[in-house]
Amino acid sequence: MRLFMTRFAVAALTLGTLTTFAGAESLQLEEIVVRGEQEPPREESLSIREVRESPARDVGEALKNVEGLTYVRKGAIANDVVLRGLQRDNLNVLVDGVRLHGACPNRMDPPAFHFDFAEIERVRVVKGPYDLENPGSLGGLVEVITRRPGQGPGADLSLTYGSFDRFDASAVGSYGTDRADGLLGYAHKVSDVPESGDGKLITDIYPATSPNRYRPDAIDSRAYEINTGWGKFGFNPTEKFRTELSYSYQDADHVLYPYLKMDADYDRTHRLNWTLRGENLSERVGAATLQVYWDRVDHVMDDRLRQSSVGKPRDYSMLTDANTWVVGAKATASLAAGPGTLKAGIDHYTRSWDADNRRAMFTMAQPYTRLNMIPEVSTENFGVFGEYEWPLNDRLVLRGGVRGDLTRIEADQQNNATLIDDSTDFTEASGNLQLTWTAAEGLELFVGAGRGVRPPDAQELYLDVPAMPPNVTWRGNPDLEASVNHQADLGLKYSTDRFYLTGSLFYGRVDDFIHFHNPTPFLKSYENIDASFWGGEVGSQASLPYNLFLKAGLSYVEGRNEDDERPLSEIPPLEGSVGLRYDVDTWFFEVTENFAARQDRVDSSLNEEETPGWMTTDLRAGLKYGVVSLYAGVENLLDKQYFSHLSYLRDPFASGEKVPENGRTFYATVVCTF
Ligand SMILES: [Cu+2]
Repeated sequence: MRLFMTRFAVAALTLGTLTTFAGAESLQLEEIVVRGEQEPPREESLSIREVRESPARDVGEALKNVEGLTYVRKGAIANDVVLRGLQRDNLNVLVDGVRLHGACPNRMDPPAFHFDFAEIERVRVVKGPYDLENPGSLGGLVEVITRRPGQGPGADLSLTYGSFDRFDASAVGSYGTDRADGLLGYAHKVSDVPESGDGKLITDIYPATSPNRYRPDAIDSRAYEINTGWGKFGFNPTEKFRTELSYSYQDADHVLYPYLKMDADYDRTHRLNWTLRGENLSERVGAATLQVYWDRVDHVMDDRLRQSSVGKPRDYSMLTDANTWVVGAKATASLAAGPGTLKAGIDHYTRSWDADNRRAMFTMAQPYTRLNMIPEVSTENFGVFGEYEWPLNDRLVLRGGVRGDLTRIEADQQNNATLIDDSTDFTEASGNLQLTWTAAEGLELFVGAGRGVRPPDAQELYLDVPAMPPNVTWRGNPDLEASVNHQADLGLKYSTDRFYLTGSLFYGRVDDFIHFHNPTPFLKSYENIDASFWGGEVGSQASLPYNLFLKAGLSYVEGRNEDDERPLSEIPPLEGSVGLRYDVDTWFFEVTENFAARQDRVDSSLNEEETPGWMTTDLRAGLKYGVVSLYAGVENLLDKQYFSHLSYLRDPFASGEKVPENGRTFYATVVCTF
């Protein structure tokens, strides 16, 4: 298997480096040019075309097509983004610069879960600690950029139907003039529980004696139902200024998480964003922006669909009621300064996070006593940054910047991990230096070094889930330090108008990385360790003769717990894909082979298990006729039973079972764009 994959990778690279000469002028070529010439070497993007064509159910899953990105599989939907082995708060996942956090302490609702595909224009990914505009981009930034209304009337309708009665529908209507514009959208998503390659439901993974198994009447219930509505209004008071107000509401109901011991009753999300942007303001001031936003998520989960709820005084044995909100503001300006451009800004946000837990049996005398699982914690952050871009000559660009952050985290309630009004302060500096050299036409080399930081979150500091031995208590660690990543990156990008190839190598050393551990057999908690990460990615898109296009990618990361000299847990294996596409703009056909190597670098102290390698085949075709586009495809053509390495849950809320990937899955999408 491994040899086969190495050969595959070598073949892909060899093919990729062939200089090409033929092929139709097409959207594919346009994309190659955009990726090759317009994106900085440390950035990647995912276009809406790729999202539309793919059968992905959410952004977390769609992003697996970008090298260096993978996801945590928890069920049919709500996949969490992983970048070069880093996940959770080690990354920033933002929508139009808005910081949106999930409410669930088990990350049932990661940030990428809270918006619909139909809202999106593109997704921008910065790998490594090179984003200084936002606090906490220790491992990188995933920024979703939403659609803005065009000129005149516009409409976009999309319908998808697929295996397991999956149905997605969205409608977006817009109207714009020079002065003002507006957009309204609505999306509905629903699906039954998918089956994996062995023909079993992905909810049917627990042994017949497990208390976490689904009740017989719930095992084949709906996997999720999500409704999202949004609006965006823009006004251009003068030629230089634009102001935008947008609002989005999402209601997710009955979302199943076989990965966890509970399922979500609901998730309700509000997102409000206001921006003012000025361009070419004077000779000195290039652009200036002002932004104010608010968002809120309410989430309730319980075990009423599992065997553990049967025979209890209420219809559940455990329930968590959680909510979080963020209020933020940001101001930036770009100034001409000396030979280069200075971009500077200040930002502030406050996040509140509260989770109450009720369990039938924790206190026998008073079942269902409310416990402050996350004791209404507020996180307040204030930051300042400055970045300077200096073109040394027409081939060399030096870019560097610094950022300072003050963070105060304070608990408004008490539990076994903290007292009321207990607070912790963090003062952190981050920064980077990057040099881009255009060595020859189309050939860019990049070298960068950066420092990224992030403080612990409310859960890591103050979580409390008490239990009586032999059950295990889960408790935060109020003494945690902020994690600091020092990373070096090397990148290369070679592009022509028919081909591009990118390659990158990185090494990062994270001091005080926040990690899980078991201080005693009856206590689980978090600790700071020193960890290191190294790896690299290769990506290529090429136009071949006869209207053929080749796309290939390969990603690798290795993580190491330097304190205990063992592999770091939850690190994806070597992964990649090779796709060949025939595309004449009016129709296309594509075959993609996806693969991952065996992951045997696991942390046995957290009961992490090895995952075998796998290989799957996807077919996809598309047809464009006037305003109508039709896409259809089959994923996992050979109905293989396989697992992503990041599909099992280790502590704190370990259910002990891995969630398999979907078996053979058909889908068809119709899109009408006016
Ligand atoms: Cu939850």
